[in-house]
Amino acid sequence: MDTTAQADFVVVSNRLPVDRSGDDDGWRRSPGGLVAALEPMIQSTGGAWVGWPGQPDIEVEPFEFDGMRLAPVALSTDDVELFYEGFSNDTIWPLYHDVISPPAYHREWWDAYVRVNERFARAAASVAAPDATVWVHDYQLQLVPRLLRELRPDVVIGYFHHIPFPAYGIYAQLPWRTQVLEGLLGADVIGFQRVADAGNFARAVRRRLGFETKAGSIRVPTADGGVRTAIAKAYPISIDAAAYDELARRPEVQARAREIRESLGDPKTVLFGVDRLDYTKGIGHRLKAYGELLREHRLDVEDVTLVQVASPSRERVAAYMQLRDEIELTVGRINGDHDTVGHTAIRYLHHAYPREEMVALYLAADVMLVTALRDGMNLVAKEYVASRVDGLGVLVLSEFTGAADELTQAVLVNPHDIDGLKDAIVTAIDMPVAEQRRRMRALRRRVRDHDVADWSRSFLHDLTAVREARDSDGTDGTEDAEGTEDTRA
Ligand code: GDG
Repeated sequence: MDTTAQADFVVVSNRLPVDRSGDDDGWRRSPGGLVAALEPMIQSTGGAWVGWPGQPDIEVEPFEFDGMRLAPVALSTDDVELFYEGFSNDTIWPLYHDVISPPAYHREWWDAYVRVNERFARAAASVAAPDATVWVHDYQLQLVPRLLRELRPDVVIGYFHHIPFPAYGIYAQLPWRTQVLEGLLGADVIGFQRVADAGNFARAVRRRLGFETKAGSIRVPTADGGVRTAIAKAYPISIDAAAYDELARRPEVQARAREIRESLGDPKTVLFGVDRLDYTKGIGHRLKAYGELLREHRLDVEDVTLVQVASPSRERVAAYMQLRDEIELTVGRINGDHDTVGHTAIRYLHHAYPREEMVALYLAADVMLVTALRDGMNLVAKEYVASRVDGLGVLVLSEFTGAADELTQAVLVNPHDIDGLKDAIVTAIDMPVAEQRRRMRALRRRVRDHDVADWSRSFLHDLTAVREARDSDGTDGTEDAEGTEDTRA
């Protein structure tokens, strides 16, 4: 494979879909549905993936991995600190998750964000063939669509936003709110997790830029006095449901699930939570509700155990260090108050596990607790459902996840309402088997019918439609401003 040739299909994301494996200096595929969903398309079109290889201060030449061309973008230690840990994870992440944690605004972080976005845009521009399709991912790269359009007006550009887009009253805090909107509007199709996110974005565009929007179409004035249409729409992401189903049917995974229950002392009920250790996930609210249920003797450690996997995340960002201390203090207190020699209230695991082990844990869990305070989608909820090949188990799901729009047969909760959350946990524990089956059947159908392949197909279908419309009118997709009707919503 010629790793320097140009590609008709290009994915751009902060991270390349590979990690440097520990010992042998080789590359290992990163786990995750995004890679699984996009890989076939990249392989079949001879496409390329542009992203950071994950280690600062190294220059890596383009290389081939499993039939994909990978084009590394280098980040220095400073870039990682200012662009990634700073602006991406300490400004945009908390702001877009409804300021659960206060966002920090620093002009030098913004400068680094611009600089690194320019680097990604240049890398994408140089790898894209004439008239290529480029799909940009997520909040670290919101300026890339516009920068890329300036460099390469011939390419069709999609952007997918994996996290929420906040209401205007919150978004408006961002000192660079205009530039970020203009950056995103460089894309032809701007995808969001929920209808509400797409609506928030369109409202921000109307309020800030005064552009006309109607039913997800935004009329964007162009530099030459014309106008072009950008689409802002919901494409709820999903998982490779068949892969979870297949893993969950493996005898060794089912045996491991039984072993997990035994090693917990065979409690009547296993509750389970698995999250990146992030303040958006509502782990503290979950622990508070559970602790109160134990204190009030509505639950008993002889009967119930909570397994909480908190996988390490963003460990150099101060808010995450503080969160870890808070969670671990709470876990220690609850266990100290309620453990017996033979039984533990919470089995807390600050590790990441292989996917097989995750599926075994999903199978071992009678009740899955997803209590995020705000979450773009929450794939864990979908993975739990896809793994329950036995048709049993109860999903307790926060209303503030994107997944709640689809998984309406879950026990939906407002995690801020601790009494309501406690009642929901007890309802889930006591749910009759027939009702579990009825709900799980509907949940499984939804996740199976809308898997990650379906998600990428529908996004790429809309991008292809943009390409065809451009080809058929023989223009670059813009039209004269005078010929347009007023569609201000
Ligand atoms: C962002 C948005 C949106 C976690 N611990 C382990 C492990 N995981 C896996 C889960 C799941 C993934 O990580 C987490 O995905 P989520 O969707 O739950 O959350 P974020 O990481 O915040 O993802 C989110 C998503 O992007 C996609 O658009 O849904 O809203 O915030 O797949 O299983 N996997 C393994 N071991 C672990 O210990 N193997």
